[in-house]
Amino acid sequence: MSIFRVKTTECRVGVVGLYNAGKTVLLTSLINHLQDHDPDRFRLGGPDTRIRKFSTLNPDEGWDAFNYAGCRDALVHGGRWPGKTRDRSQFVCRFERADWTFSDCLLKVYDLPGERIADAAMLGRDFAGWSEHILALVANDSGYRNCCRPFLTEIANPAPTEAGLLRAYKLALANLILNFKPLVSPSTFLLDVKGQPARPDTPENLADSRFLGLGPGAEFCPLPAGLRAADPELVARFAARHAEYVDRVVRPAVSALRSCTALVVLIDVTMLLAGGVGMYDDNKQILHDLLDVLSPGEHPVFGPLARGLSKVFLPHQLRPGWITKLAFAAPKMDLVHPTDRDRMLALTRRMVEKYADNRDGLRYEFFNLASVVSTKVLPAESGRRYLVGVPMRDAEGRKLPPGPEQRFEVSPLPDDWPTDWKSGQYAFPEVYPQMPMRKDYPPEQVNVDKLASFVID
Ligand SMILES: Nc1nc2c(ncn2[C@@H]2O[C@H](COP(=O)(O)OP(=O)(O)OP(=O)(O)O)[C@@H](O)[C@H]2O)c(=O)[nH]1
Ligand SMILES: [Mg+2]
Repeated sequence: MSIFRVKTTECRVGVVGLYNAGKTVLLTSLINHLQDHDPDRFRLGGPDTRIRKFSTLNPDEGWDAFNYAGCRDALVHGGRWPGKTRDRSQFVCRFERADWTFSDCLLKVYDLPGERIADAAMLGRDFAGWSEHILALVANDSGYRNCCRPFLTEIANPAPTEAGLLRAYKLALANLILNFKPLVSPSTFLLDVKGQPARPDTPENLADSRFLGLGPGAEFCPLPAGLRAADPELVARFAARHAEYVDRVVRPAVSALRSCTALVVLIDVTMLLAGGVGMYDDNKQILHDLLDVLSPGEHPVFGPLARGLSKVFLPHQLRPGWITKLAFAAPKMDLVHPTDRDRMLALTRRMVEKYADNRDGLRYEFFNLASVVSTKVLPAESGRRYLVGVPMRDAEGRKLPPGPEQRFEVSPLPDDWPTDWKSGQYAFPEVYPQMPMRKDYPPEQVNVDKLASFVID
């Protein structure tokens, strides 16, 4: 640190969003741009801001290091996107910004598997509270009721067994997965504690091969009030397993996010349009539950004054942290035709603005971004939108090896979310990444720098 930089500003940034939303790719692009900073290609704050003395530090105790080198290497040498995230991880770095005279920056970013945020509603609720929450969601939504029919039948049974209940709830969760409904909790049914994801299969096979909770002998499912009153022993077993699950799986991730100074919420508009109205509704519910638990906004007791004072007087390890900035970002903008990119932003805003607006002491902004631009644009032809890229799948959805660039069509974006739409009605085909081979040459990005300028300040 230079002698003038008498303090350290610590920025803790959590990135959340459904599975496959683009969190890991965003972090990889962001780290690459900070480490090999070129102000002409990545504008952090003002146009002349340079980053100096970038160094990577060890993650905090209890955290695995975010595998930046592996993710970048997969993009460059493998020509593939990084693999899905199997466990939570943290990346820590320190650098100086030319526009910060007296302070250097300690940046900590957090990456989580998207599946885990479906469990956020467990925190702050005991087993009975969580059961009520899940069962109310099922009761009030016909999409859920249809998927959960095996479970609803089982809980209507006067004397159900533990095995029967667990199996019926597994069938219900399998139906949710197969209907693109991501509110699957306990999320270990979708991504187990060892990081193994569920593979596409029949509901019966998924129910046979997957577990609820920490694993065999530690499974639980929600129970309605009547069954809770009728079988206190079963409740005691499930409540103990639920509590252990919360301690081991849910609390560590959510506590880290809670201590962040800024949260990036990725809303993959392309995936929600392609997935259908059920996926939109679930994403909204999951975000609602998560943001309720994280409770972003100015701290009711300490407030902005204490926060300012703590920045001046306390070493960074002792400063209180809470989320005061929320960035809602629509990723994969390069899969949307430029004609529609403003609509992408407007759809993001319409989905979540009310939530952010209802909270005091919160700064929030909306972004549309591309972390690794992997397409080229062709002019729209009689209302049809074409891009050029290396397609990852054929017309039947089968994976293709990397090949030559091709023209492909993407759906136009609506001005507002439709009131109903089916999965497959919109299509934004996946493409292989376009990543420069040179290690110190970060990928082409759009608005990742604007997002970074907002969350790192
Ligand atoms: N074209 C394009 N595709 C992207 C971009 N970012 C992500 N993707 C696509 O989205 C997929 C998922 O990205 P990830 O970053 O792994 O998603 P994630 O949110 O980390 O997902 P989980 O680890 O499952 O929670 C990638 O495999 C790409 O197909 C982008 O900037 N441009
Ligand atoms: Mg990931």
